[in-house]
Amino acid sequence: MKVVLSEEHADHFPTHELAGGQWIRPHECPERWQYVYDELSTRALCEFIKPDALEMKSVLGVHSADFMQFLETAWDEWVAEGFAGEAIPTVFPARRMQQRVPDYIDGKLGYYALAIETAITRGTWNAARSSAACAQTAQRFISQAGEPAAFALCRPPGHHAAIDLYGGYCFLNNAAIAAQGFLDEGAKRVAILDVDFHHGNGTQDIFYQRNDVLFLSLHGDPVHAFPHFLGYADETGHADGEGYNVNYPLPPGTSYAKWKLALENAIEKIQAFKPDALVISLGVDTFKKDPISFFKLESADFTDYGQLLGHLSLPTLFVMEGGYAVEEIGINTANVIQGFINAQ
Ligand code: Q9C
Ligand code: ZN
Repeated sequence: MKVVLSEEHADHFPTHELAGGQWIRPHECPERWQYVYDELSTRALCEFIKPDALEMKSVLGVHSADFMQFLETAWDEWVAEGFAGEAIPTVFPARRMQQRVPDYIDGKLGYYALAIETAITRGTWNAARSSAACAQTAQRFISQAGEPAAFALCRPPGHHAAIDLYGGYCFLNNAAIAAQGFLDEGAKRVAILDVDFHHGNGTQDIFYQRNDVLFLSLHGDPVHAFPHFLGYADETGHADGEGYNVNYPLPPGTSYAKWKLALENAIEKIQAFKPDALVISLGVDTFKKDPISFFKLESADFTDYGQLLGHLSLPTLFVMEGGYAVEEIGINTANVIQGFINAQ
């Protein structure tokens, strides 16, 4: 399988995340990429390719132009104020306050952020663009070169990034950009299946009113899990998009057996939709040893569900999302790819 990856992911390496009232080194760290690359190399399953330059058309099909402008200049505006640390918001447009973009960078950060664990640094915008470029190049291997499947080793991840919001370690929604790319290049329908532990609130937000993209997400119930304010089962889409958004919130301690029942239900819905392409938001933070999650998948379970995905026999793009049990992230990710290949 073709794997698209960029060394420029390493330009984003924030050193501060506020968690449990303490400053920690972010869970979303450059070693995650290295472990996945190393494991895929070891197994000789893949051919590695660098991305082409990011073309903005499909990006602007899913994100607002003002949000792109903000991400491009945020670090420079922060530095221009003389701030010494990483750019982290402190104030938000909460209930009954104005939803207007302020001029001052502190206010802009709060306007465009959905959470504060995600610091912006000097290399963040470059890394975010390289990550989206990986998804876009991998998408084109499928839609233009006729590859049956591809894997975008994206870092930073993307599925929390909404039309005009960053956070949850995400800046550009790589999976959404790829789905839009399939549509821009002739696909009529695309399904996005999000198997990351966290709800893909950004992807849901982007496609909520559209019927050309079916979005399905299996995730920790937002009552207990980040992002807390989206991901309930009664969010089914709006206007043209009614019926094209499917959430499977699952409780703490969810086993693979229970998780697989939700996956099988999602797979039936994908088959009924008859998509021209399938995008998998592949987070492996469903693993039992993940430090910030509460599902109980074992490493072998990733191979098992990779096989189920392979049996769909759809053009399939895997896009890397989360996974924070760093030493096992490569094994679990490669297991999904191996299971998928085995089923072909
Ligand atoms: N105290 C992805 O997996 N922090 N993002 C949770 C825990 C945010 C995860 C707070 C987790 C974001 C792509
Ligand atoms: Zn996650």
